[in-house]
Amino acid sequence: MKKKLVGALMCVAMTATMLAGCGNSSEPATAPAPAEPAAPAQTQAAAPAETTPAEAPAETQAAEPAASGDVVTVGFAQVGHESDWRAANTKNYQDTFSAANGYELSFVDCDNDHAVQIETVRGFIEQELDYICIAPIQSAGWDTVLQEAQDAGIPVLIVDRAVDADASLYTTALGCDMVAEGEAAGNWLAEYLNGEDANILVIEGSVGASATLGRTEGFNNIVAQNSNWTVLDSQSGDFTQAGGQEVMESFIKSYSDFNVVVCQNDNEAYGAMDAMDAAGITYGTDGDVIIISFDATHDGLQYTLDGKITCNVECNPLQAGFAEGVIKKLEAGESVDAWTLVEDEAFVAPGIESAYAVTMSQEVLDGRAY
Ligand code: GZL
Ligand code: ZN
Repeated sequence: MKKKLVGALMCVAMTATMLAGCGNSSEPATAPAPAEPAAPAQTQAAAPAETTPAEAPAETQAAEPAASGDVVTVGFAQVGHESDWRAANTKNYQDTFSAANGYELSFVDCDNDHAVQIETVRGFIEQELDYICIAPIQSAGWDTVLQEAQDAGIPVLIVDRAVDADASLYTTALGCDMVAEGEAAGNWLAEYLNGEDANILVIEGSVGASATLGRTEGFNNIVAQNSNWTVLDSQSGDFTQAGGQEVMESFIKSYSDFNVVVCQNDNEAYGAMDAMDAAGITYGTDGDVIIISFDATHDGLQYTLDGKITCNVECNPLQAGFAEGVIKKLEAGESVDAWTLVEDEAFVAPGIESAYAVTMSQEVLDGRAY
């Protein structure tokens, strides 16, 4: 495989931050993105899905082969296949880094196993691929192999989730602001409860994943602002439907006075709903329990439109266009941003007006790109 000169030419604008929001292409925004959590929906111009980032980069950047005209080899060490979100993310990478677009994609589903993911990246290094994309299963344990990739002169893109490693060890990172997502959920809940008490159960995502750590941190930031809120328990459902059901069943055995269940992704919410159905516990806008979910996948938003999930915080899985934008710049010897924020928004059930979320309608659902 031709070694990339770009490794040596690689210069990263370490300071700039690019806000790649709905509808933006992968070109850097003019102003650095705000570091603070996402502002309420009004200023995020919560437009219908046709402005979601996915369509812009993939379609507008599809046809041209890489600058050099050669096939660009890209390794992608993917988390696994634990959720609908992940399936949409995987398909987006496979559609974007296609042979027709001038790429040879080495895709590996690491099945939620950190050790497998580390060895997968080592394999990409041995194959001397041109670029390596990693969606890290967990944040910890990346320094050594990232150093190996850097020593081999292979640019690494950390995508979707974050690593707990010095930013000098990889070329760029892109994804969502998980802390902001957690805070968006909390801010909406405070607005919706309007001073009422909350006894909260949390079904967390996979242990050690930045999505889990960020959403938990962000939500707890808002819990801390509400003295009449209590988090009764918080356990990992591993971002799967089975995990969500299992944890909810155990919660139901232990707690009877909860009125809020936070599920850190839609698949866990489906499992939690199954468990509450079996126990005769009602939820949603006509029920006793408020369900907050994350991901805003198509099925998750259908449940939100149906009033079963009351609030659903988006995490846009269609991010491959931003990864491709970075690779095209590196191919052209241009500098790239150290971080690209993929913007999110939140959605709430019909009949709810909110400063922090878009009210669901059939039109919003029909306009979604995933
Ligand atoms: C979030 C992503 C999370 C999703 C889950 O960016 O890493 O992983 O929220 C998925 O559905 O398992
Ligand atoms: Zn997100």
